[in-house]
Amino acid sequence: MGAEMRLFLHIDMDYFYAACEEARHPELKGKPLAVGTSTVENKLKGVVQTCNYEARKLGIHSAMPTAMAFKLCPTLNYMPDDWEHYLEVSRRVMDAVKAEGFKTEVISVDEAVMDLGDIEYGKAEELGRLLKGRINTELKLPCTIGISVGKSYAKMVCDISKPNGLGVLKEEDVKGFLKDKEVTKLLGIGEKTAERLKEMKVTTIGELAKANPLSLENKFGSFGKDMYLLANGIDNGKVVENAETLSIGRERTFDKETKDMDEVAHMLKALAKEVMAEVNKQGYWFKGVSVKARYSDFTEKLKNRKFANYTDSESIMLSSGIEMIRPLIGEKAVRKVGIRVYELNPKKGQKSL
Ligand code: DCP
Ligand code: MG
Ligand code: MG
Repeated sequence: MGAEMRLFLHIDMDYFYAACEEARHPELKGKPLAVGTSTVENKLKGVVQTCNYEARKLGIHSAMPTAMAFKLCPTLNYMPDDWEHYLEVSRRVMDAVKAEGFKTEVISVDEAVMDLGDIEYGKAEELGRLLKGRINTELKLPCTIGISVGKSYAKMVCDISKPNGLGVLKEEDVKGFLKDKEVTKLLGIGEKTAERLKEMKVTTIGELAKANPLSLENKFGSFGKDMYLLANGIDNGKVVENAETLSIGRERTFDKETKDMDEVAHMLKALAKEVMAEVNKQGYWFKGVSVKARYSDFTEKLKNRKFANYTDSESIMLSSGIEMIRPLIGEKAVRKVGIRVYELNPKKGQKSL
């Protein structure tokens, strides 16, 4: 591996929304399942957001009208979209990814990439296997990981390793891997660009790699140069940490389950202090606070609130946390509570807000 070579690890959750449903309704596993935009009563009205691989075998896919999906599989299990839950699961996935301690960019609700630096292939693969295992045991979710010498190659190898896979694409294999693929498989090249490349008799990435770089630059500007380099195995994409999708939270299990609000408030106070210490250490303002209660039957309730302005006040965090959690306490015994701030904004380099 060259001196300046870095490895990137891309992770994408498998059939994410539907996998979140399988995780909390294990009885749905192994049977075709779709998550869609409409209620159960109106399930023929909306579209499929995603479906598990049992349903995909029958031809069902994201963005397909639900009515069509039921035509393909009359016994299809259907769950309505519960994005608040998926967002919370997503946060836990991203926390697990970030806990590895590398620079991480969250790309979407179920996707992230991290910059592993000049680590060896074997080490990177081991890290991928451990992360996969942890997400699988702790969150009951399958995922796929791709590792390669560039940000977009890592994503591409992740895509072809689905589902439940771990793919490594080494530097010496990148060009061969890219060669016969259509240009649209390259990050950033959509149908329109593909049409314009066709005018230059370029349809595969291999052909793009051999095209004249100057003509590409004339036609597409600096993007022309980037795509030429990408096609030639040079990926200069950087991992950009995104503060706004970051969140900082702490949660803790009680020694003994409780229905007592005073005890909960006491715990929340300690957790808020820890969260604030971390927020200060990292130097953020925050705009949102969320709380969570997990009950003895392992169900959970969440509440969140967004303020009009950024703040760095521990007492605001705590008072809104207590206010939000109060109605969640009393009926069922609570095992665990948590508090989290989100919509973070770095203080560094900012004078006022
Ligand atoms: N999603 C959606 N509508 C779409 C596509 C996706 O609502 N047209 C949502 C549901 C998906 C989630 O985004 O679960 C993540 O999208 P992915 O493209 O990563 O697809 P999946 O995770 O569902 O499946 P895969 O295993 O192919 O990654
Ligand atoms: Mg996915
Ligand atoms: Mg995705």
